[in-house]
Order: sequence, then structure tokens, then C-alpha cells
Amino acid sequence: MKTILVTGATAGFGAAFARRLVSDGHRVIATGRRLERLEALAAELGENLLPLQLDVTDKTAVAAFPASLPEAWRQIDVLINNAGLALGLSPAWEADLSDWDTMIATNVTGLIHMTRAVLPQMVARDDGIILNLGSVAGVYPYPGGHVYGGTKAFVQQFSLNLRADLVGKNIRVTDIEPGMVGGSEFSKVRFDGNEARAAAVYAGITPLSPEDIAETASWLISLPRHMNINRIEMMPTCQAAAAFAVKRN
Ligand code: NDP
Ligand code: 8X3
Repeated sequence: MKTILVTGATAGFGAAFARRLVSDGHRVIATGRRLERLEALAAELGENLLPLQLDVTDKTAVAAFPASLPEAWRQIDVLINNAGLALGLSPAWEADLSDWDTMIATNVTGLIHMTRAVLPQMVARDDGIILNLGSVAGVYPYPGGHVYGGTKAFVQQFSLNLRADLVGKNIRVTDIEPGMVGGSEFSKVRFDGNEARAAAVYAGITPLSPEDIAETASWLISLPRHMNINRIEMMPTCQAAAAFAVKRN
């Protein structure tokens, strides 16, 4: 049984990680800003889920978080840096600067502070797993992806660079890089609560599901200690990387 800290467990992938990993026999510390959602998960999943409110952009709270855990939960075996968001899809020259700041504060600064808070105890034990949620948006550009894609490119390179520091240690780091995943609040958040616009993103296709991403995390966590998967890029079969933009006269 591992103790697994999941950020952003109030919806989407994070809630799917909690359900799958508790059913795999692990214990999950489920965090996010909407405490009532975490408490509902605890009511559903029982004593192996610990619901705790945490905003990853609150640097002080993140730094204090590991030591503030109940003693029996203080050894974090797996950190899943999942909390993240895309805001808007306007071209760069029209994008809202505060949206850009929020994406960087959450997807980049939140993720690195969370990692820095948990990593020392993993190094001291020479054991641990960090799963970061990157995206195909960090590899392939698309119109309106600007800062969101930039944050996910950061997550990929940060993940690879962590392994450079950790070489020789039994601490694994994987960047999980999904393409289109439905069944989460991702597009609703991106389009500022516009449900119709969010639904249109997945109209007529079968995207990946949060459960598919949880299946991947479950597999990664089950691997032998000596085996590090650096990156996993995954897409639904309805999606492929095939776009070069060409503007003709
Ligand atoms: P959701 O919007 O469904 O979930 C995002 C989660 O992040 C929520 O639980 C939200 O909780 C949490 N979150 C947002 N801001 C903060 C914050 N400041 N502090 C703590 N938690 C926060 O999206 P997904 O499940 O789809 O996305 C999960 C991750 O996967 C993200 O990093 C996303 O970029 C990435 N991803 C998503 C893809 C997709 O197509 N869906 C594809 C590739 C990657 P709360 O608001 O309660 O705090
Ligand atoms: C989410 C996938 O293609 O909307 O990271 O950027 S995409």
C-alpha cells in the first residue's frame, strides 16, 4: 500500500486517480480548492482517502503541507502533480494577461513548489514516484495554445531535468502527456463556464477519458523500482499530430 498525494482531485483526472488508486489498494491524500468535492470523495471511498483543502498557488500552504499531515500520512510515496488549467483560446495578442499569470502560477509555480515540498523526504528514503501532468500541448503548438502549451513544455523539461538530478536514486519521474480527454471540467474551465462551447470540443469523437489516464497512473505506480518511464504521450485514435499551418495568398 502506497500513500499517494494527488493535487486537483476535486474533478476530472484527479478524482479518477483517487478512485482508481484507492481501488488498487493505496491510500490517497486528495487535495484541491473545493473541499466539499473532496469530502464527497471521502464519503464514497472511505478511510483510505484523506480530503484536505490545498491551493497549489498558495506557496506558504504548499511548503507547510507535508509537515501538517497527520503523522500516519506523512510519508508520501507518490506525488501526482495534476492540478492545472487552460484559460482561453484567443490569439496571443488578445489574450487576458491575468489568465496567463494564473496558468503560470498553477501549472508551473504550483507544480514546482509542490515538488520541492515533497522531494526531500523521497530523497532521504531513496524511494518515491512523481507523476506530472504535462500535455501534447507542450509538444505540438496550436492556435491559442501559447501560454498553456508553454507551461506544459516547462512541465516536460522540468520532469526530465528532475531525473538528471535523481540519476542513481530510486525516485521515478514521469511526464504524462495526454491529448484530448473528455469527461473532465478542462474545457468548461478553458471557456469560462460555457458548457455549450466545452461540449462542442468533444462532439462527434471518442476522446480519452479520465479513467484512461488513471489506468496509466496505476500502471506506472505498479512498475519495478528500477524502471523509469520518462514520458508518455497518448492520444485518442480520433486525434493525430498532423498539422503545419500554411497561410496562402
Ligand atoms: P479539470 O478542470 O477537470 O480538473 C482540474 C483540477 O485542478 C481540479 O480538481 C481543480 O480543483 C484543480 N485546480 C485548479 N487550480 C488549482 C489550484 N490553484 N490549486 C489546487 N487545485 C487546482 O481538468 P482535467 O482533469 O482535465 O486536467 C487535469 C490536468 O491534466 C491538468 O493539469 C490539465 O492541464 C492536464 N491535461 C488535461 C487534458 C484534457 O484534455 N482534459 C489533456 C492533457 C493534460 P479546484 O478548482 O477545486 O481547486
Ligand atoms: C489538454 C489537451 O489539446 O486541449 O492539455 O491542449 S489540449
